[in-house]
Amino acid sequence: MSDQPLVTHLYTADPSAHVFQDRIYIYPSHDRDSGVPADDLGSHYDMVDYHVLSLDRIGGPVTDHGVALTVADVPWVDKQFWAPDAAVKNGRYYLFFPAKDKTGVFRIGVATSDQPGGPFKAEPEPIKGSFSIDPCCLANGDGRFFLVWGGIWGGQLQRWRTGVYDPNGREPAPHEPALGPRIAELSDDLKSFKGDITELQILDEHGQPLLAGDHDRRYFEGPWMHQYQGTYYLSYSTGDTHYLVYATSQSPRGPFTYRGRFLEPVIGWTTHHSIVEFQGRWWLFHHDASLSGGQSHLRCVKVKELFYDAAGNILPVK
Ligand code: FUB
Repeated sequence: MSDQPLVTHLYTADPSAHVFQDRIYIYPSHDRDSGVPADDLGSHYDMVDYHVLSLDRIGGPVTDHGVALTVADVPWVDKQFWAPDAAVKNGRYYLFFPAKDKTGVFRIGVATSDQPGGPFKAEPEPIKGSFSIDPCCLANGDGRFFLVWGGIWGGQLQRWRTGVYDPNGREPAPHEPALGPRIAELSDDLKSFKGDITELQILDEHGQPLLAGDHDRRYFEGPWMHQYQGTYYLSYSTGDTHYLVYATSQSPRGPFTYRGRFLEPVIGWTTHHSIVEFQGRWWLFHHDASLSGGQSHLRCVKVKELFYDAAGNILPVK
């Protein structure tokens, strides 16, 4: 399989892939160089719009559906359109997207369209009670939809430890349980949370929570949840150690048990992915920064086949 970027006319990242209308639709970030200097909070990831990509077969031509949503279209947004995701319900398409509001706090918004490729129209306010970044929408197959999200450092999850925004909030100490992504069921119109927001626990092989000091395994950002043979898989980036890893559970609300690593560090600082089944085969969509010669904020989306063994372990991707 080729290791080429899916498209080269745009810098793209954070691909969330879904099968809609028998095509693969990819909802990526659209990277650009705005000149904002790099820092540990990711200020240089300064994106202002989204484009949706689609293809009808892996390796086939990729359609760019044009601008799907811009920062200027969304009254509550100040900047930084980060990693989005999408869902379909009753023929309506939903785009979930994180961005900083006018006070510099990351929130998650929702926009809708009657086409999977957009354009999308955003709700005037972010999802009530939302915070942090990297929404992933799980269609549970029983009519329920869940949003999973969160990211530490620039994603601000450490500022929400008490449930209230604290600009000085820090990560737990290395010997304390790591922060986990959050999950909430979505309301029937997919525009608000129904019930409580809970934190997903990720446990080690002894049933103990992964610790904040365990940078090779602890949750950092970029959650993706999918089901395979009746088991829920939560996969994510370990951030500063640059791995893609996964954990499994019998419930979307966890607890999850850490299972292993399936992608080694790629070119560039961030690593982010999605996993989708298409025509009986499984595919990993992810990004690296090879297209820009390694500039971490100018990335490109790629796709690779993903395999499980008989026990449901995800095999390391070459
Ligand atoms: O693209 C901006 C941020 O970089 C995403 O939200 C993170 O997951 C990381 O890929």
